[in-house]
Amino acid sequence: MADSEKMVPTKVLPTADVYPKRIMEYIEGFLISKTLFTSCELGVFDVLLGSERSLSAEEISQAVGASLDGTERLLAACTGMQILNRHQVDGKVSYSNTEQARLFLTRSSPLSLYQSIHYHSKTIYLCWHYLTDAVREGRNQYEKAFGVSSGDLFEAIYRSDVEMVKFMQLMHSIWNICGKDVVTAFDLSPFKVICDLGGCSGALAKHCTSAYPECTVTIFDLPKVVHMSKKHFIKEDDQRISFHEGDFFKDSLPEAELYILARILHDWTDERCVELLQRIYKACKPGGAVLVVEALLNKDGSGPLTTQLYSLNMLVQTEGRERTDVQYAALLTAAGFTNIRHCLTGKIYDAVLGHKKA
Ligand code: SAM
Ligand code: ASE
Repeated sequence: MADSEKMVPTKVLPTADVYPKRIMEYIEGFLISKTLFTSCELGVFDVLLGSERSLSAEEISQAVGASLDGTERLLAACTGMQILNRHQVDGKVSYSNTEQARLFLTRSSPLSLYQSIHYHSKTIYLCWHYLTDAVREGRNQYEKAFGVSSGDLFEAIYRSDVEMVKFMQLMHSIWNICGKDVVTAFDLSPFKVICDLGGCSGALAKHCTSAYPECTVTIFDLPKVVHMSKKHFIKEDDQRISFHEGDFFKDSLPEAELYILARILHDWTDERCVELLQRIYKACKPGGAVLVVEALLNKDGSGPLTTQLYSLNMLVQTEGRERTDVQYAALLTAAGFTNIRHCLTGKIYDAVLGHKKA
């Protein structure tokens, strides 16, 4: 009998009904996240992208500067997770990127989620260490996780220049995969003068100018963020995009026909949201509108799971929460907006549009 035949199991146990498959998956969920984070951080997918052929574990371990044994186990797990392909020719094993890995996990891809993965690994994962405290206390955990005061939310998030750029890269990267969907969820072509409040890196501003050839967009954000955006994200050559430095809770807002609030309201309490929306209503041209871009919870809060988890993340990281379309409509109504509609995009972020009477 050949050796390989001896290894064939003679008896396969039927899966017992009592095996708690889902709970086992949940217990181990973070092992999957960490395997992905580490593979990205070591540059496994970038090394494979740079090679014309599939590579052995030894070649990959040398290229990323890691132990052979550790790399072999990491690559095996990546094949189990179906983000790497495993090839075997004449007993020699090699690995290559799957299409998904090439598109989303390599640093240089236009659809890269590398920066999002990096922030999840280096910041969100550490904050979530204190999830139990966050739930008990009902507040964010910057003091415990990073030793910074959480008195001013964005001073905590932007606790150093490096952290500011990392947060901006996180914000930027998701719009690679769903920016177009949120700016085209409604026909925004009637609005020529657009102001993106808390516009950050300018990723959504770019999607607006691409989708609507007649509009101009002002990116409104804190002075330091505007500085970083000019330095790292927006090249000066775009005639239709401009910047405005300010504090949207304190300073006067530029007049516009449409205000975009993407992932702003979920950072703040209902009271602060209404305060901000009232300021927008006052500055808005009659006949203008506000576009709220957020991940919407189902009306009864029953899902989607990702949004429910994001709401926990807002507890750990901000002063806000994720909300339902009805809850956003209530905030918009309290500030004076009417004719409020929402659109689910089928991806993570959705859109809510409210109008100011002409
Ligand atoms: N809209 C962007 C997006 O969806 O990718 C960024 C969302 S980020 C969660 C919140 C943004 O609001 C950051 O760019 C932050 O700098 C900005 N921001 C926070 N407080 C602000 C304030 N008081 N005035 C102006 N911008 C503020
Ligand atoms: C914020 C958005 C995010 C503030 C902090 C944040 C995100 C992560 N940290 O406005 C993006 C959404 N992702 C999650 C996991 O919530």
